[in-house]
Amino acid sequence: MQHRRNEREGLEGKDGLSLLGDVPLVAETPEELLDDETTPIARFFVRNNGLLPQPMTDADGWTFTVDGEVERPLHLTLADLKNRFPHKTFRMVLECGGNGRSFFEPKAEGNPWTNGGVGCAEWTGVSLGDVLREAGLKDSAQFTGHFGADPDKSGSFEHQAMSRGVPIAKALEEHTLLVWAMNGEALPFIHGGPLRLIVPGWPGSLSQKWLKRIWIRDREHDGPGMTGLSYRLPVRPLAPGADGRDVENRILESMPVRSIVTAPADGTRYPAGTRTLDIRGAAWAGDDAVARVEVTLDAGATWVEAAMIPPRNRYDWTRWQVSLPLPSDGFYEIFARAMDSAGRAQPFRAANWNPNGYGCNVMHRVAVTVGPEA
Ligand SMILES: Nc1nc2c(c(=O)[nH]1)N[C@H]1C(S)=C(S)[C@@H](COP(=O)(O)O)O[C@H]1N2
Ligand SMILES: [Mo]
Repeated sequence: MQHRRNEREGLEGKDGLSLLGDVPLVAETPEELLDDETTPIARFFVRNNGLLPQPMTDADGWTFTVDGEVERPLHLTLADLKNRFPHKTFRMVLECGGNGRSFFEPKAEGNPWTNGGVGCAEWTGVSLGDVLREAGLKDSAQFTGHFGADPDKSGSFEHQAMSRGVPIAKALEEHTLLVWAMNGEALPFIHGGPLRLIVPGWPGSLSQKWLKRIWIRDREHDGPGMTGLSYRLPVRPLAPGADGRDVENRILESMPVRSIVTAPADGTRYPAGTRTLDIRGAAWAGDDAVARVEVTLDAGATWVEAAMIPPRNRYDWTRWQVSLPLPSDGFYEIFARAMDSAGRAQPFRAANWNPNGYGCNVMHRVAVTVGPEA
């Protein structure tokens, strides 16, 4: 069964992902398969909004354009990018804007991600800012617009499946990269190879795959994914289930703080007499740093702080671990909550219901049993 899943077009070489959708292809990673410091390509989630583009054999010949509000429009090959700009490698989280959506009550529109629309890989490329400085930004430059080579859901190449953009300041951050390698390998086709953007900390939809063009604009970009309710959150809290179409909203930028328990797996059974529970996980906080991670076995009555491994660079995730004594055999629920540097922690229950289900960062729950079932 598992095997058949992985043979679907685009999921060759993937190991243990759960399929959320076939066309377009969407697959998330069960939390317990995110236990590596660096997420292996085989376990990295996949999210497409349209169909796959034509595969490209001559990667270095891939062309890409920067135009719009620039002094010197650029038409570059991947080889030019590699030869003309300093190379950067950072380990950074990529997370879908809808990660956690399935925990909203009532259900929100869109793919029912649990916590697995996320991974943390080593991305190699050049800073987009270095390329934009070569093009020379005009004073009128306000926003980017991103374009890929993939056709939309109907197979049409006329319309972008997704075309989002960021304010120029985000585009100029050193960590916003044009990427051709992932975990030291040529960027896999399914992850946007030969060339993609990585805009860390913000919704994954900004990290355009099969990147063909960056249009520098004098206003907010208005491609698919920028208008209507797409990637927007209501300014004032909505009653769960309310029609959010006509309320004031703002674009979701930095992703909220989140942690996952990557070991043990939900449903693990330990031998009777086990008196220590070793728990590991990962935490990240969009543009922010993770300030602390705490774990509870009693639904929040008492919390124990986890030890954190410092991130390698900005936008890397923070691995954490803690060993908790167990008073007896029995049934335990583990909840982990991370807090960001501004003091915002994860809630038990989502308070920010919105029709398209963005930004749900409720705590991950993992239940385990020690000894025979009670
Ligand atoms: N060209 C293109 N880029 C895209 C998308 C897409 O549909 N087409 N989907 C975006 C979304 S919504 C996400 S979450 C990430 C997922 O990247 P991955 O498939 O490499 O995990 O790619 C983004 N880049
Ligand atoms: Mo996404």
